[in-house]
Parts: sequence; C-alpha cells; structure tokens
Amino acid sequence: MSILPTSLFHRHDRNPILSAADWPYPIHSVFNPGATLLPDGTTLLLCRVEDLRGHSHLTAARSANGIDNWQIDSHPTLLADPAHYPEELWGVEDPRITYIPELNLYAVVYTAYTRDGPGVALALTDDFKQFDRYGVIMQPDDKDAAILPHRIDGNWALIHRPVSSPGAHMWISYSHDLQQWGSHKLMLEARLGGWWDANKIGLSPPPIQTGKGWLVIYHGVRQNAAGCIYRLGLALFDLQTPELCLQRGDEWIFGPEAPYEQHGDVDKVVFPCGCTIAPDGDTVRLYYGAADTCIALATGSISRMLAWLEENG
Ligand code: BMA
Repeated sequence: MSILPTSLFHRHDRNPILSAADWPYPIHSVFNPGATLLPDGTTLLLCRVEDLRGHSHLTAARSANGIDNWQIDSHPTLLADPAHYPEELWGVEDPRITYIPELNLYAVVYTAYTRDGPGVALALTDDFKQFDRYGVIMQPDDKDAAILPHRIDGNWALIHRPVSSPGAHMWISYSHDLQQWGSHKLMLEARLGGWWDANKIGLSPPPIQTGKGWLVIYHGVRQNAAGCIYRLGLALFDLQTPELCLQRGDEWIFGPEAPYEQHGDVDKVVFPCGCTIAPDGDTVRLYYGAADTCIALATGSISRMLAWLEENG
C-alpha cells in the first residue's frame, strides 16, 4: 500500500509544546530548537530565543518525556559574545546538535548573525553549561549547518548552506581539526521554477544515520505573491560518500497547516533544527519552530520514511 507523504509525521495534540509564556524571564518568542537525548534519557532542547531587542540567544530546556514539564534554564545558556566574537554582533540562532562519540562531546553548530549576514559558528560542550567556542567556521552568507557524528576517511564533515546567486544549495566540507574546512562539494541543489523547493533549500535537523544511508530532512522555500512557504522534504545520501544523493523525494512531506504554523511573526513556516530517536531505533521526534513564534513536536518513523523514499525517490 502506498504511503501518503503528508502522513509521515503526526503533530502532537498538545502543540505548541513551548512558547514565550513558558519562559522564566521576559522574551518575545522561542523557536527553531536543536535537540538531543542525554545519557539518562532526558530530552534537551537548545531553543532559539528572541529577546525584546529582536536579537536571539540560545537557552536549554530539559524534559524527562520530551513533551511537557520542561525545566528551562533561568538565564540564557549561550549568549552572543560580541566582545570576544564580533561576528556574533546581532545574536546567535538556529542551533543543530550532534553528539560526537570520539570526543565524548556535543557539537553545537549555530548561526552567528554578523554585520555581513549569517555565518556558521561552532561550539563544543559536554554539559550545555560551559562551551568551548570555535567562532565562525564558515563565512557569511552561510547557515543551516550541522556536523556528522563521526569522521569519514579521517575527516570531519560539515553540511552547510552558502548563499550564492541565483540559488542557495546544500554543500558539504571536510576538516582534520574542526577549524579549517576544505574539499567543498555540492550535496543537494535547490530545484527551479514551480517546485516547492525551488531556489532555496537547507538542512533541517542533522542527518539521521540508517543502514541505507544518511536520511536527510531538508527545508525548501517556495516564494509566491504572498511571501514564502517553508516546507520539508526527504533525501538519502551514501554513508561513505555523503555528497552522493541516492534518493530524493519529489513531494514535500510536511508543511504549515496548523494555525500556529500558519500565523505568527513569520507566517507559514515549519523549521526543525533537531530531532531525537527513541530507544526503539525507529521513532523520530521532530522539534520545530512554528511561524518563528513557538515550538511544536511531530512524530514519524525512520522505516516509513525510507519506505516512502524507496517508492518515490
Ligand atoms: C530562515 C532562517 C530561520 C527562520 C526562517 C523563516 O532563513 O532565518 O531562522 O525560521 O528563515 O523566517
């Protein structure tokens, strides 16, 4: 029986699960969280918080069940530090978290909002309290980045999205030391014309490693007379050569439908930066910013996504 693409993720009935009203200090909005499961099973979201100046910082929220009873840090967890990192002048945004077993550390890759536009910055941490900052590792305009959890042929791999005219596509770059990046390769191109993912795409959560390849949930931006629509699609990449696309779905699998996704600071946006995989190895919890205003949760299955790609990729 064929799988309907828009049935691959189910919204939680308590959505939105986090919003500005839940915050322990005054903020404007909270959205686009990175996510990880801590060793004790706690879900940690590193949330993008927009303050009342319009600048963003990152704050950790922890929950035993990943749905409610969030314990939110009483102060910003990772603030921009323009005194030491002038590239973070206008804030830090949209973190993607990857646990790196070789280092026993979490890599947090985030957007530094520089005077010249968005750049990609990196920090390492083992507790989401202290951060070892690497500063900007990809110059502006570049964003939507995440590190793969292990080296490939001795090199770390970073997926990112430089902006060039006329299109914004996904690239992958390699490094010995997480600092100097090279061997840049085009990974996935935005399509053209009337497609839902024409002209501008970017990585959403960090890739999910499966037996069949890296499963990538990416966003596509459709521009029309009313503005932009941010939706999600699926692609599968080779485990050993991650710039090699094995399958790509033509249809979007998730788009703004619920009222909290349709209306907010930026209408018609679903924007995940993180997901967690349940102990069953299959259930994916996707945490996403809705309309750049609040955080929502949707649940899917790795095997169903792979089956859909197999049929439709
Ligand atoms: C993207 C990023 C996201 C944001 C989205 C919709 O370019 O800036 O942080 O959620 O636009 O406004």
